[in-house]
Amino acid sequence: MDTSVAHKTNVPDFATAYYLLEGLNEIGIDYLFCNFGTDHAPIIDEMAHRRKRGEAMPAVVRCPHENTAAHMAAGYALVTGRGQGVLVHVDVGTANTANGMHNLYRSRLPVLLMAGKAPYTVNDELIGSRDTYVHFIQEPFDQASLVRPYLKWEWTLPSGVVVKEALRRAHSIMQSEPRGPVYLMMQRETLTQHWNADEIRRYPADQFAATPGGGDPKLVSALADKLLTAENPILITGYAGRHAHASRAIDALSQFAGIAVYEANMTNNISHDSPCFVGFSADKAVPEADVGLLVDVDVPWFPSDVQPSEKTFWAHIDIDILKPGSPMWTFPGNLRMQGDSGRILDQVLEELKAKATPRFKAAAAARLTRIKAARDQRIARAAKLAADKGKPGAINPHYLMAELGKLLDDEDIIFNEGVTNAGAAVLQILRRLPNTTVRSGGGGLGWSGGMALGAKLAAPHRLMVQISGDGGFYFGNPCSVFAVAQQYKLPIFSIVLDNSGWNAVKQSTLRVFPEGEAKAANAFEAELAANVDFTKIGEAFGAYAEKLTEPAEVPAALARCVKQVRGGRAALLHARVTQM
Ligand SMILES: Cc1ncc(C[n+]2csc(CCOP(=O)(O)OP(=O)(O)O)c2C)c(N)n1
Ligand SMILES: [Mg+2]
Repeated sequence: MDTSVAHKTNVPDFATAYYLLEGLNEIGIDYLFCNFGTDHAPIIDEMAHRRKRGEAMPAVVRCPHENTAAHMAAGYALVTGRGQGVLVHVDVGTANTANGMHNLYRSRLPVLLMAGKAPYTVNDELIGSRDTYVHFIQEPFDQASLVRPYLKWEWTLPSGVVVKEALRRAHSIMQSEPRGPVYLMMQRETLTQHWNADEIRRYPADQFAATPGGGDPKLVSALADKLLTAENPILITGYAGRHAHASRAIDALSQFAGIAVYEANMTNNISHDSPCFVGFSADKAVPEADVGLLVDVDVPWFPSDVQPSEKTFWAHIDIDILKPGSPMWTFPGNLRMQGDSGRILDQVLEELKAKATPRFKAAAAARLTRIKAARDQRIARAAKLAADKGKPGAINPHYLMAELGKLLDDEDIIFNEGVTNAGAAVLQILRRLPNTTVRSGGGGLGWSGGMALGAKLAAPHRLMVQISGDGGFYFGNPCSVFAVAQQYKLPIFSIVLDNSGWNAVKQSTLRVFPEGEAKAANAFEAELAANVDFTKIGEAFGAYAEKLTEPAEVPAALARCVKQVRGGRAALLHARVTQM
């Protein structure tokens, strides 16, 4: 057999990069958040090719820094539930996304991270061979190791013939619960390989979706039995609010069974309208509870502060029951159910309704009255905290947040990266709708600007508010954030709570060494540059910006900024708050 005979066909043939763009479209990727380099020449050329032919492909958002790109994908996924593409430059661009991948992984948000790899041919053997200095020094032995702790899947595309299969596989994994980042690497020689259109198979969406299940009926029944006789049941959640139906299910079950509901170290809020929602720390309630429900939660309490009673019966219901990404995780669960928490709680409620006795109903109603009283007390405490407006140059964040809350619609989203002032924002701005106050499930500072931009892209009619500490603001590469806001007409509202440095660092030193040398010397290594004016950063990119120092000016300054943003221009409010 003569193997040198070319494949004869009338079918058109295209480069792998051409199919890559088509395949991205087929898996529902609307946007590619990009920071380009030499590795992307084949993709850039095929983008122009597809555009010339009038063929669909994801829209490109060019981000000056990868941190913006990664977190824009996070914000978009938060609002739509759909992971998007982030395309970055070989090892160096990947390294710049590591903070973002940490945040996405810990927030269970899907993203398809893609990067080139240095070309593997050196002597011009193939189209795309090495042709510049960086191709010789940008190939580490293990490129994926830069982000591997935060990945659910990774692969280097071995050949263009499987490009759509690889994309479908990446998509199935990033979208399956618990969701998270996947990483695809590609070499230029692979991206320039040509294939006939009929050699590239399609992998339709309806054959590859995985849906999380409900609870095992036996366990559901056992939990209902426990709730039937509970005298002091509590429920603690951290991220159930990412699904509206889970928030509704928590409300319905807690009202029926008289369960006090807490949000601890929240990532996605549940509805705070529920009469059973009592607050943001369950520390006092935990030792006294006889039945406790942990629902979609990472850190329900800090064991250094709170010890649960050994007599408590704990039920743990979570989409991520084992926390396999955490070497240590030992919160109690006498009964554990992995799955869709909304569905499982609906099952528990149904079972409980079938079993409910008049005695249970009377006891639940009595608890509800007590829970409502605790809720009212908490709201009164928050109002008292906000009543103090602070001093010139030291505005009370509670007051500032309470005033901000008055200007927001239910659907607007707060990206709360206030660090030591994050508590003021959650306490003062109760949200009627779930998933409208968001924090990163991770600890990598610098996420709120990018996430606000990505969310704005997904929901242009909603106001996106970024609340950041002054330290966090630097981490977020604000030049890159405001550049994207300007270039892509994505007006967000950024509030910087400036307390002159890293209060969290200072407080942590004081917690470990309450009477240590650092305290004695008042030297906490936490102060940042004094007398800065962040407004200039916003102004450089056409944003409306104000520096706010007077408590009396708070309502008017906030109103001016919100008006600008609702009118289509990004706004930056640099607020000098209570000093650390
Ligand atoms: C990328 C990254 N680097 C360092 C840290 C450690 N860190 C945690 S909080 C904090 C200070 C943040 O300062 P700021 O945003 O001003 O908030 P404040 O503590 O003053 O409330 C730092 C440096 C981190 N979380 N993430
Ligand atoms: Mg600070």
